[in-house]
Amino acid sequence: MKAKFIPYNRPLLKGEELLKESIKHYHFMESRRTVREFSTEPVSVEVIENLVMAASTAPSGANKQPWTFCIVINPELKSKIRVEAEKEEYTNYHGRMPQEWLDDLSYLGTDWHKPFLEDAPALIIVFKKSYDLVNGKKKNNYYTTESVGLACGYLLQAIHQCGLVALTHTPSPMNFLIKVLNRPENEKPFLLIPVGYPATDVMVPDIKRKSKEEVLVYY
Ligand code: IYR
Repeated sequence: MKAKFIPYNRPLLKGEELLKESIKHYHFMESRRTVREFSTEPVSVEVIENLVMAASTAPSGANKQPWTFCIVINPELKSKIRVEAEKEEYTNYHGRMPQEWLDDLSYLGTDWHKPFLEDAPALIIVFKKSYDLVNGKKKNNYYTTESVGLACGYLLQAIHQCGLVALTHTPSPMNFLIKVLNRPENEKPFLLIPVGYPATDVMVPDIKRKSKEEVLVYY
């Protein structure tokens, strides 16, 4: 059945005002950086919930919203996740990742140690639902990877907007998260995003984003 349609009312910007807003937003997004060292300073659960609910406004195939956001603040559970993630990462950095991959990463200085999994006050673990389970029956979802990717993008932007920092972490393989968090069979781990304040005097690698010429093509 067709949905009820309602008016869409948002302020329309024009000319100078529109240009100014687009520049302001670009510069704001340009100031976002992935941070790998977190302060242990807590962030309220209410704030984390608002960040997640902002992420959950992302567009999705047939508006199925095929995601679950697990928020982990319990220190024992964070430690458990760190132990499991470091087991996988140790194997990754000691033979599972091919040399080319290790070479591509070496300038970032990452290794198998993942202290941020305990330091960050909250871990948001995003699960992708390739189908829904409604009264035990499978209901299809669509474009789930695109949808959950968009929701994660929204989450990172919301975190940045609030002056907090995040890391898009992919301990791979991530299947241990299904067990640790006791997720149902229709959910697959997608990204693990620690959120919090940056560690005092945190440093980030001096890397540059691609230029207009490299990423933009006119037709
Ligand atoms: N998952 C590993 C390795 C890693 C892979 C990529 I691609 C990165 O951009 C960064 C790290 C880790 O978290 O260390």
